[in-house]
Amino acid sequence: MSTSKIQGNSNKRLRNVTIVKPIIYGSYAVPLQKKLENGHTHRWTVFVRGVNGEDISTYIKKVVFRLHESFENPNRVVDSFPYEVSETGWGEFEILIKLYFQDPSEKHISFFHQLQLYPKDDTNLQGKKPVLSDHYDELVFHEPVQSMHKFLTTPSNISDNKPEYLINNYTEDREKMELQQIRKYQQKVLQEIEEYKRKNEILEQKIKSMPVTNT
Ligand code: SLL
Repeated sequence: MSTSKIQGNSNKRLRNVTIVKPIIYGSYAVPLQKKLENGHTHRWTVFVRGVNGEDISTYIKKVVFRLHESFENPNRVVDSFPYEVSETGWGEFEILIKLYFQDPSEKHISFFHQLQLYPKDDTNLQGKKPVLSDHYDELVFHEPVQSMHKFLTTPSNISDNKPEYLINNYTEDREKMELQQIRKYQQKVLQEIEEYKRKNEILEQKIKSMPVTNT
């Protein structure tokens, strides 16, 4: 698709240029020591950040987090770094996240994040451990206009204020869990390979025992 008819330098699309911006979005939740009078049981934060905690406001203008309607002003607009909202609450729900870019010609994008307050494996349910649920994703800007390209290539500062979930030392647990998961899948794949080998052998036997016919 050509947009070369568009006049003016800053609106010109840069042919054959693709810029990828890795981001992490998600939430972390900490159980409160004591249930609040309003029934709230957790303190949580939903966030969008760069992979290294860098200031992504070089190309992101604002982030809108749409919370459950039981919250006051459920549409939370965050127009400066860090892009996050902290609240207390009692329940899990889907949060709609909308990213707006510095260049107005770049359409905003929307996606959902499921707020997680409780660990997935029940054994931890009584524990006071924070629950992190985050996702890696990549924003792909294909042939961006010149002005957006400038925003995308502006060097960003790495923030000194590390978010709480990066300071808390529970990444080790997480790594262990991920490793377990990988081993489980490896096991499954090996089992499937064995199963196919077995089926293959049976088929080969059948073929061998078939009468040979001359055509
Ligand atoms: C559930 N479908 O039933 C979900 C809804 C709503 C959570 C969860 C705080 C509200 C307030 C809150 O945690 N809402 O401000 O009191 O689990």
